Amino acid sequence: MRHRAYIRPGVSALGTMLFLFRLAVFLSLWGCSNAQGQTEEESTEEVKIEVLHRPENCSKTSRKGDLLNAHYDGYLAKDGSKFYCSRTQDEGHPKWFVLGVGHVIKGLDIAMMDMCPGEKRKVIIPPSFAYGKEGYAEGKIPPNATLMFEIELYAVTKGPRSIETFKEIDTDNDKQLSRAEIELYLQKDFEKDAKPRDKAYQNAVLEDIFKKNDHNRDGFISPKEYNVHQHDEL
Ligand SMILES: [Ca+2]
Ligand SMILES: [Ca+2]
Repeated sequence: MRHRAYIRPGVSALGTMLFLFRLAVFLSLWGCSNAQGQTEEESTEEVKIEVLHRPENCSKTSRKGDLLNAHYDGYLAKDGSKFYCSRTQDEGHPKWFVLGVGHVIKGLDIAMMDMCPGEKRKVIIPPSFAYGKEGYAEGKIPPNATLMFEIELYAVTKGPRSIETFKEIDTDNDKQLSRAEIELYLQKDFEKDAKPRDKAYQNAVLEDIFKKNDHNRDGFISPKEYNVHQHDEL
């Protein structure tokens, strides 16, 4: 079984690291399975959210697929010991990740929904939404551990799987993403970075995207296959 870190390694410096991060987000988004492919264990447990501070001006809140920038500290609920602190990693830079797609443990994906920039929360996450029976990191998080996180959210931006991005890729506006459209988008995306990628690499990425996303194998990626927000109108 694949373990998820509290957050996957991300940006620690500009330049190359930023490129690698963007690529990682991009690829993991394209690779992520859609909702129907995930089976969730029944659980009566729930994530408890306490809002510590909510800015008065809170017009834009976080949704699935948004790119978030946040600091958070993790504690074991049973004794309050701290097992993680984003402020002591990567020279203290807040973490970037995409909300609701499994970049972080499920409990954090739930706990950080509808949050606005500047908001602070304290959340309690039961083991079924964290590391479960197995625990994590050689006992650093013991089996069946309930976790507590203190979260401070800095920024909410549209993620790569937003409806806006779908429209941007769909240049002929037929609500289907063709190979040519995605190829063009990839090319533009790679050109933004300092390191150009060769054609073979681009083709490999393209193949991978279709393998993982074109579920009905019709050679196009539909909005549903792209997994855009259900409530967004195309
Ligand atoms: Ca199209
Ligand atoms: Ca398709």
